[in-house]
Amino acid sequence: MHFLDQAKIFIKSGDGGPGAVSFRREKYIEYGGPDGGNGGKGGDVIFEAVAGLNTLIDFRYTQHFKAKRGSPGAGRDRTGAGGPDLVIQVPVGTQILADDEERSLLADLTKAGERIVFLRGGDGGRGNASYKTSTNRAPRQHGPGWPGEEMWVWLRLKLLADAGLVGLPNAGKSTFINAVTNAQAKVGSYAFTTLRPQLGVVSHKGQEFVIADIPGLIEGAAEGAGVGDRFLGHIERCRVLLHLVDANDTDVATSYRIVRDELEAYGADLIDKPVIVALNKIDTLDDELIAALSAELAAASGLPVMALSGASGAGVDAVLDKLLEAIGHPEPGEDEDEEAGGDWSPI
Ligand SMILES: Nc1nc2c(ncn2[C@@H]2O[C@H](COP(=O)(O)OP(=O)(O)OP(=O)(O)O)[C@@H](O)[C@H]2O)c(=O)[nH]1
Ligand SMILES: [Mg+2]
Repeated sequence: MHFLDQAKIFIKSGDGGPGAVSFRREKYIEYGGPDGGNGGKGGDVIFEAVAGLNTLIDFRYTQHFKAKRGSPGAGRDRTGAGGPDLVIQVPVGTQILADDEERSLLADLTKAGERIVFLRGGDGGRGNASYKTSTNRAPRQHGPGWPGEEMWVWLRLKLLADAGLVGLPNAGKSTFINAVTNAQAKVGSYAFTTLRPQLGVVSHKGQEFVIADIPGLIEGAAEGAGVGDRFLGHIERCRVLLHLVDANDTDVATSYRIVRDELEAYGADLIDKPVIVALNKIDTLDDELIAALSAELAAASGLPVMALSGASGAGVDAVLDKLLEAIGHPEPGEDEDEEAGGDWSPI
């Protein structure tokens, strides 16, 4: 499903630094004993879940993560410095999976601030001082340092859409999501260009939210007409719907009502969700017609109507403002999933 964001990355913890071979050399002290210090420990690879990240998109560009090695030990019993840990920040809800057939779950980061030491850095090698015994007082032995661990893993994040796009086929839903997100939805001048839901992340005024583009609804979708209405499950958890109506439709009020009827027939309280009604494709109209059609839609919906064009960009920012306002922003740590009580997953 397109509701999954995932990325494959290579991680490696730091090798331990080698132990030192050294002998004490001081004036008046002959045969100073061994004083080679141990090597430092290599850096760990740590995953940290942070609030405010929404996707794994950054991992498509950076795929290799290696922690630094420990420093070598030194004379006068000095232990080498440890390699700094490498902290990889991921969105809350990220799962770490093995790169094998089963994709077995290795770790699950569910809370902001949660940290997992995933790969431990190698221990430092022993310096020659630590090999001294009663029978071997001048050992030249030393440890090379233990290697770090390395592996490929999959990061996987289940995305939940904050906003859902609804409308008849050809209303311009995919064109809109392409205009405002990183999604590359297929656009076509025929009905049902979109057959599967797709998500995109909107970045607007320093905030991010996830929007879902779904197939168009037609009359009778609840009974299976068109591609049916199963995919509406993907927007059950959205906080707001954006209902796009094509200004070129014969009767915008009817277009509006057909979709509302299908939302109602589907159930799951979709009909009661906050909705922003918008007249789309206004680049094809003059101001007078925009005003007239907006008034018709407002009368049909009983709601204020916004006007936009996904193609030209007119009115798009204002619609994003409204969506952001409707979505609001949960306090950090607020767990919507628990609140909703269900374990419905879009996957
Ligand atoms: N003039 C104009 N044309 C648009 C606009 N938005 C979309 N279109 C055109 O309308 C047609 C349908 O656009 P899509 O974005 O595929 O519509 P959709 O709602 O995703 O359609 P389905 O996936 O079939 O439900 C395409 O030919 C687009 O080029 C717009 O703002 N202005
Ligand atoms: Mg589409």
